[in-house]
Amino acid sequence: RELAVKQQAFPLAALQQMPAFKRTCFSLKQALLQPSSSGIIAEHKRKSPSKGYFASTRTLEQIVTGYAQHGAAALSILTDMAFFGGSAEDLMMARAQVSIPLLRKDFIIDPYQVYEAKALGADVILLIAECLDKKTIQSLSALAHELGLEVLMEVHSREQIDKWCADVDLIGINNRDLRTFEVHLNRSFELVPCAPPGTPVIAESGIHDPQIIASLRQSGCKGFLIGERFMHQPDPVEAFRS
Ligand code: IGP
Repeated sequence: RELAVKQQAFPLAALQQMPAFKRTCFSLKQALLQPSSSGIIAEHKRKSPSKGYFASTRTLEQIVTGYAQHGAAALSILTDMAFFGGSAEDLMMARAQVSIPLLRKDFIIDPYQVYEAKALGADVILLIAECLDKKTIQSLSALAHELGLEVLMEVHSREQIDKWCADVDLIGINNRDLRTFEVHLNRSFELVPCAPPGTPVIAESGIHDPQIIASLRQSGCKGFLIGERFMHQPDPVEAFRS
């Protein structure tokens, strides 16, 4: 929390003056419920704690434009600097390029970051159940809705689904254990039946092959969050297309 407060680049009033603060957000939930949706949420990240820097030869602008042109349902933009090399500018640049839902991917723990997400042009915020208690999830989600943002709550266990509240729009099942970085795709298959009805589920992490997407879809997942599979190729857009 202290970290979040220290990182405040602008006073709240300045955030509220930023052009994106007044825009009407795109709905990720609606996008994923379209029968024609690819369901793919393509992620932009510059590095990861387990893999280090990705050696992409493309700029963020080229990557996000390419993903959108080739059918991504939405994009996930890492803004965390310490672990993923992202920044507020990354989200703003992505917003300037595409007209599909954008998820602000970060460790959100403080209301300031929710205001900031809106001001930078996000449509959806990520709340990680492992990092937050139920009351905080409730209050951050309520604030997100007040600002017109949607909420994706990320879980890694059955118990964490109990932190769901009415303002949570989407459930993300992270196949990667944030403590050990181990990936078990089974996590999505196991937990998708436990999601509250009416809350679309997104399978996250370790998705490397189209057949897995087909079986995840069959088991009820509506979205597929994919980062590494594309970002670790020299041309992430080419990787996305194939
Ligand atoms: C993407 P992958 O294995 O395709 O690169 O995973 C995404 O799920 C992952 O980056 C992620 C993440 C997170 C990153 C899932 N939850 C929380 C940071 C914080």
